Amino acid sequence: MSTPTVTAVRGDITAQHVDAVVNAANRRMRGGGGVDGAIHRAGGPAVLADCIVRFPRGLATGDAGWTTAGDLPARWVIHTVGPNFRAGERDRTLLTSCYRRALEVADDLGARTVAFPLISSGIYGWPADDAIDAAVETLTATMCDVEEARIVAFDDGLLERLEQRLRRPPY
Ligand code: AR6
Repeated sequence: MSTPTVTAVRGDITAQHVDAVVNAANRRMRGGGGVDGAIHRAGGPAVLADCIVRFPRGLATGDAGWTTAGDLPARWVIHTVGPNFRAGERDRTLLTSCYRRALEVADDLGARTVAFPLISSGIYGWPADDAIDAAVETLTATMCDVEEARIVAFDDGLLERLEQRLRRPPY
């Protein structure tokens, strides 16, 4: 066990060739927009079918769980529910918990490479710079068997900010 190497790339989370991709889901766990919509579209109906079986009552904010990745290049989807800043959920420990719990689930699965979106920073409205700090702080400090934690930025501006943050230790 050690801490993962944290990398940043620009791209689409659904195109990552990794053991597991992380979904920025919601508590209902029945799909949605943003990353969630993209994962369900690209993964196909097997992802929703598995969500219904594994999460009959949904998932709590800050928690994580897994399903098949269906037609995605990854083997598993690790779903986590970030806090909805826009709706007043502003407890930062809920956001860091998403990253920590996702790594724990990855360990349970034996996943060594895991791709993360920047959880809560889209539809849920968490300010991007603090969302980057929370991701980098938590991923660089959590002991686990994951070797690479890859943060996937959807646009060049976000990638630039992530790369700057990763060049600025201590994390
Ligand atoms: N690949 C990588 N990053 C992406 C992609 C993609 N395909 N699509 C969006 N992003 P969001 P949240 C970026 O909104 O804020 C859903 O409806 C996006 O630019 O997907 O946690 C769920 O069902 C942003 O930086 O997740 C929930 O209801 C980041 O990924 C709610 O949205 C996260 O944006 C969750 O909102």
